[in-house]
This record gives sequence, structure tokens and C-alpha cells, in this order.
Amino acid sequence: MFKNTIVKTPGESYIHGLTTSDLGNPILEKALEQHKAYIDALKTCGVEVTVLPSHTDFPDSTFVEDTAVLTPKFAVISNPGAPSRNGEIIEMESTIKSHYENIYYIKSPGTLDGGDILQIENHFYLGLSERTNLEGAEQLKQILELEHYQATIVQLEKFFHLKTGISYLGNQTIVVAGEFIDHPVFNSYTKIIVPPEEEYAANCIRVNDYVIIPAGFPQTKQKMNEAGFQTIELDMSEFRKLDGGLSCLSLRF
Ligand code: CIR
Repeated sequence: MFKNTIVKTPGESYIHGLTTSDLGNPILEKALEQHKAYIDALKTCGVEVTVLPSHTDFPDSTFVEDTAVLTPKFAVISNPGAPSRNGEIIEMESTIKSHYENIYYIKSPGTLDGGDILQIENHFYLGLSERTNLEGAEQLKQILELEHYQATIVQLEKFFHLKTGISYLGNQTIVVAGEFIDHPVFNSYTKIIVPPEEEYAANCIRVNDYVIIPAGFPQTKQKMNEAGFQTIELDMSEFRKLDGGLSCLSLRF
């Protein structure tokens, strides 16, 4: 069960955030509406939502997930791999300090984005991507093992972040797309397989009694509902334009 979440409102500069997509420029007003709907959905799931104000110096800072890895007993402040995003951790650190006493840090030359970290019960999977390097992943692995979690490092081939292509829904069930469908590391889990045309739906979040999924991916939604998960759909168009998904928009703990 999650009790708390942290989100951050997109600011004026959001439209200048990093992207590899060719979906066009995000429309700020629409992004703000979608962000509000995201907050409402989290509240429906029964969590407290801490809403941090926007910060114009950091266009991508609404994607708070990348700044930290949170567990019930400790927090890890990440060291985001994109230079334009690295300073986002300064503001996040003070927010996290108001919730946690036990805080670890990923240090340079290690880099790590929270979007590359997936928790499945007591096992963490750490993706190596353009943002998370081996040094960063090994630092986190050491911290997790010290805290009695298991940790496995996974090399990404095509996905931007690990969680772009995989989510954990609970009950040993994962949602997988692309390179993770047959990845040996995830073979022991029950899989909901996302077809190629719905790949974006592989990034979803289980928050207490609900799974929040992006709107417009009927096959994946149906598979989840058939597997017994209750879904809430959200229009994510303006976040998708900057490579962002549902998990990126919050820290959940
Ligand atoms: C970036 O390139 O960093 C942002 N435009 C998107 C970050 C998405 N975050 C995530 O998948 N955890």
C-alpha cells in the first residue's frame, strides 16, 4: 500500500523539455489539465499528494520519478544522467528530507534515473540506459543489498528507461513490451503482454486498489481487467510528447 506521493506541476518552460519523440511540441495548458487529472486519479487511489510548484530552470522537472528511489524505510537521491536535469535533485532533496531520515545518494561518476528502477516485491531491477550507467547501478545495488533487498542489473537495448517497457502490477504480474517480453530475467513472473502498437501502455502504475493506465490502449486495458485489475485511464498525450509516462510523474511511497 502507498500512503504518499510527490508530484511537481509542469512550468512555463515545460515545452522546451528533452525529447526523442516526433509527436510535436507539448501544449502547456493541456499538460496542466492532464497533470490535474493525474493528481485527482492519485487521490482516488487513496494517497496523499504533495504538489511541488513548477521550476522554470528545469523544463523536465515534472518527471519527478527520475530524482529518487523510495522505499518504506529509506530514500536514495539519484544522480540524473541528463545534464539539464541534474539540478532537479536539489529541490527534491529538501522535500524528501521532510519524509525520510535515512537517505543515501548516488554519486558521480555514477549516474542514475529513477525511471530505470523497478521494484517487484523485495527485488529491484536496475536498467542500464543512456541515463543510468554501470557505476550508478552498482552504487544502488550495494545500497539495496545493505538494506536486505535483492538487486539485478539489466542492460537495456532499445527502451529509453527500464520502466518505459515494464511495470509491476502486484500478485507477481508484470506488464511487458518489446525487448522485455522474452527477457530471461523476467521469465518467472506472470506476464501481461503489450502488443507493439500499444507499447506506450507498458508504463502504468499500480496504486493501491487501482492500476492507472494511459488512455487509448484498449487491448492492454482489457487484458488487465480480465486479469482482475481495476483500471483508471488518463490522457497522457502532452507527457508522451516528451518521452514521459505515468510512472515518471510521481514518486510513490
Ligand atoms: C527526459 O528526457 O528526461 C524527459 N523528457 C522524460 C523523462 C521520463 N521519465 C521517466 O521515464 N522516468
